[in-house]
Amino acid sequence: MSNLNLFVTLCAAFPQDLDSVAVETVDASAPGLRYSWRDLDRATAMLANLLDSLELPPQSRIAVQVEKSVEAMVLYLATLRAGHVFLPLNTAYQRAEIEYFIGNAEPAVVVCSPKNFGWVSKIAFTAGTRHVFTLGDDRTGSLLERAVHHGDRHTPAQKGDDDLAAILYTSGTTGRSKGAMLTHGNLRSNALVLRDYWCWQPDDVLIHALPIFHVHGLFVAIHGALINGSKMLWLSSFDPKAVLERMREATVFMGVPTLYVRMLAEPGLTPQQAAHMRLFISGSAPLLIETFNEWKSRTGHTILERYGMSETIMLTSNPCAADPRHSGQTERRGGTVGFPLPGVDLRVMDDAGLPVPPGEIGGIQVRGPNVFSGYWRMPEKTAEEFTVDGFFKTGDVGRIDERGYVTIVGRSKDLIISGGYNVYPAEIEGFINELPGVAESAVVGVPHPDFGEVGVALVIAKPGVALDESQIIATLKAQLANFKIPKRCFVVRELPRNAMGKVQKNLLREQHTHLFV
Ligand code: MCA
Ligand code: AMP
Repeated sequence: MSNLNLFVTLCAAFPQDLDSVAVETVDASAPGLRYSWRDLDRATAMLANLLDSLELPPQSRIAVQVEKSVEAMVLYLATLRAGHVFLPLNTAYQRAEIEYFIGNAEPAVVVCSPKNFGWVSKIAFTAGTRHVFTLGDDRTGSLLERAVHHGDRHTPAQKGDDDLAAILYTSGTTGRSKGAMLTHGNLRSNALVLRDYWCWQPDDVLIHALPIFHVHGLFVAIHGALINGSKMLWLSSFDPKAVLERMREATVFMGVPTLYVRMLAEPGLTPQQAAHMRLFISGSAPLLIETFNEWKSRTGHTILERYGMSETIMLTSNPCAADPRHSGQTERRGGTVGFPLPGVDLRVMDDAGLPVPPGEIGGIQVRGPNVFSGYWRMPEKTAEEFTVDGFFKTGDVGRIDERGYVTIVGRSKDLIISGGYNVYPAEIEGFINELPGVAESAVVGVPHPDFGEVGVALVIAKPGVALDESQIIATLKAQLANFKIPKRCFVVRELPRNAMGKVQKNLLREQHTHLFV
């Protein structure tokens, strides 16, 4: 029986010369470190052997909240290799958020930054986790100290397509976050499709500047490079100047729109600087047509915009080359997210569950080998999000034009996308409503020049209470990831409501639409 472990597929794509460079770090304050393909193989083997030695139950969750580093990527690959389930957590998450994720996922192993060991280990041990390791972004911590005592050869765990590989938590429009369960088959099929659709070349070099705790940086970028045996230039955090400098030796860049906006602010962005590049890819949030056009005129390159979700990985993409399924069209159309990827069934439906005519707007539903197997321990929620014929309801609203291009025009889910991160107003409102003196609140997204969209909170005080904006923000900062904090908070006497008494968020958005732009 062939082994369908994703690690095996990735490993099979390593180049013949295992001593060539697989990853080179780009750090303004230190000389770059180089990791060969052999290093990746040996380091993942040592970590996988360490995980094996813990004699964990099959499909154990390995929850990881650490700063971005090559070793953190190696830990992800080692988790696949050992056959466990990777659970990445945004480093911005605070105590209450981590407590929920660990309580819900019941990981067998938790890996955290050395500086957070005190509070994270307390949460983990209380939740029944037996093993807590640390991993710093400078190759320090107990994880690597333990791993060096293990052998550097390891036979990858036998896996099938339906076996779980990762759980990604996505916030919910109501209630708490849901863990999207992705299988080896989901991840492999999507990586293979993207390798072909984005025309990866033998000599491609990827600039990796995204965080590695979400789909974009962890799966799309890392799998993309590894499954093509391509070198990565690895930035621990996004730095527009460093990206520009390295464009002369790279060919592919992936970013959320905020990264493109920030690079456009650099005078050094010129056609000459970008001449060596082959492909600029954008996603995770809508790319403004102004950004798309300005990038073209400043660099000569047309950004390729694509669309995806944690539950589905990538769904659609503008073409990289002629797409034979769409009369050989090659145009990357600004404002659209392109065509459904090969293997992805995508349809646009009305509220009654019927397909809308071409060009008309409706809810986007998808089906395919990339679509997740459900929400962790939430069978009812999972059932609600799928149609009887097996399509996943994305919550995005869009249309397909006569040429086959998909455009996202909005969302039926109450969601703010800020700098590529998702913020669910219901979650923030829940926290604000718990604050002393607060009667009610509403959080809405408004346009922002840097982050695309940011949250603004409108808060009603209980009778006789004087609330203070800065105090509310400061209290939230101690409880929630920083990107979720509303950028402004207004104390108001009332909120606009419709006849049913529901808060009219569209009116609030209109009222505050020019707060930042
Ligand atoms: C940082 N801040 C933010 C955000 N990031 N505020 C709103 N939205 C954000 N995204 C705030 C912090 O709270 C802080 O505020 C101040 O900015 C500085 O924080 P810092 O961490 O230094 O910011 P930064 O380093 O400049 O980060 C901005 C960033 C980052 C580089 C744009 O947010 C980022 O890497 N975004 C990419 C997200 C991503 O990878 N998304 C993919 C999801 P204060 O000073 O007040 O505390 S995957 C996905 O969506 C799907 C599947 C898909 O299709 O890909
Ligand atoms: P996440 O929950 O982090 O997986 O975010 C998924 C959501 O990001 C999707 O449902 C879309 O609303 C949004 N998204 C991703 N890519 C794009 C894009 N290119 N344009 C508009 N929205 C996008």
